[in-house]
Amino acid sequence: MAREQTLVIIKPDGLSKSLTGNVLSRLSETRLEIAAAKIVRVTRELAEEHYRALREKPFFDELIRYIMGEFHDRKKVMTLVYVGEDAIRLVRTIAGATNPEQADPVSIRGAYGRITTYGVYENVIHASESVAEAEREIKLWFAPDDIIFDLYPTKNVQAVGTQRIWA
Ligand code: DAT
Ligand code: MG
Repeated sequence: MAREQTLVIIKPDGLSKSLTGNVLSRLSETRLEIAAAKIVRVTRELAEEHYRALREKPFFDELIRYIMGEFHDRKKVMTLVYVGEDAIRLVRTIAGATNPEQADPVSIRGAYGRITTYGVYENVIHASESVAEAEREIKLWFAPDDIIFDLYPTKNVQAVGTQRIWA
């Protein structure tokens, strides 16, 4: 077993149903360490990049609208990086199967997910599937300085243009 990192997203249905605490409690059973966390308003660009492997699927457009929060009153997600031995498998196991109706009822998706009448699996959380996908996703959602460990190589670039700071 190797030390790994994995990306978790608590999706808009999870936030809308006030499940954040429950989900984090379930994930703490893994004994993995949280290395980064933030609340994000998801743009279409970010959503489409995150799910780019699924762009040919018939449910792609609904999936993008779902992760952007267009079906919920909470147009945001919570994104976290978990680090530790066997992190990818441990989180996927507690998350449960993709289809919430087929997921173990004790898993997060089995307990809290649903299939909506518009056909999307509202399955509460995202969890990276592989080491390569975890790297791609963590780099997409987080900047190096958002994460307490140096998970991947970095480089320094000279900042250009203007930057917004506290007034
Ligand atoms: P997972 O999230 O378990 O890695 P995935 O990567 O195949 O599953 O799909 C990403 C998301 O897309 C999934 O969490 C819910 C949605 N989805 C997948 N298959 C679907 C289907 N057949 N119908 C509706 N939504 C689906
Ligand atoms: Mg996936």
